[in-house]
Amino acid sequence: MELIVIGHKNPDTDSIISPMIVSHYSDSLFGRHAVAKRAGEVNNETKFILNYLTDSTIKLPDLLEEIKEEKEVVLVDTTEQTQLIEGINENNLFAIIDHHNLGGLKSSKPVYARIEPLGCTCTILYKILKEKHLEITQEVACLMASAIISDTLFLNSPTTTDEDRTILEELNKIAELDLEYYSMKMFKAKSSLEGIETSEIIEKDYKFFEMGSSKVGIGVWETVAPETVNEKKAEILEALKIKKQKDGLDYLFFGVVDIIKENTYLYLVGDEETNLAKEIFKGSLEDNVMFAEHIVSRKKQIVPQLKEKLE
Ligand SMILES: [Mn+2]
Repeated sequence: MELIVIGHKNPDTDSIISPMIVSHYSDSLFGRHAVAKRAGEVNNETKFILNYLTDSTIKLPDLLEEIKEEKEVVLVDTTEQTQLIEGINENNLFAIIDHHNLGGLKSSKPVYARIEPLGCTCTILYKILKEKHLEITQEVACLMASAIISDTLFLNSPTTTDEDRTILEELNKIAELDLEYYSMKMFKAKSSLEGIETSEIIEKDYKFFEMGSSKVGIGVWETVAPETVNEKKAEILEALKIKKQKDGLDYLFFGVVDIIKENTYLYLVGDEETNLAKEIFKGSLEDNVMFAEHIVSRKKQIVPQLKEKLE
């Protein structure tokens, strides 16, 4: 039976690169071949990375929107049922490698599972490769370093651990990237609005959660130039209103994350969101946008706080 490796929907760099790495080493990891897949379109940051590593032999995975035939699944970078493509279920789960909270997945058979509270799935993958004495090539090192830089906002996100720091350093001994320069190029690419409609800005890095009985959507846009998004404020609020209604959400949040100054502009589309945000983030509010200081991580600074209130 075919074994696939896949991350979450609206994939970020980690959710594209981790499947590439796992599939590259799958013979050594699982004793069988595994094919990398992606659960959505790649963002401009990931495109930049893959273009930058031009002689890359590890290719961008094909899109997979639904599992129709029998397959087994190595799931990376999430265990949240609401973030999986159609067809991943308790019967076809083969392995999990993740660095998020347990999202309530079940399995009918025993699975390989490696979950650690680190900054990036690729940090865990590095540890696994080391434990198995597998060779890390320059290409692999570049890819994994890129994912760590992306997920930890170049070690600045509060999700960053000492292991992420050490492992990025180890990887860069092989990758030999100018990390300051390279990460800035990555973040500029991530910030680019080229070819992106306003409605897409809120969906590019969007995750859906069930918290208690509430349906909650949280989109973020990480950028080095928040003003380029904030100047579309009216359009964005309008797009949020439409999405909230269309998806039947109880709460919809959208944050423009300033990667450089490490703040978030939190867009609050209705009274429900505004009241919750006032209780939790206590930032200054101006025309439906709250300025939340020192908030940059959905995973650590937004999701748990909302869950605590709503569950
Ligand atoms: Mn990740």
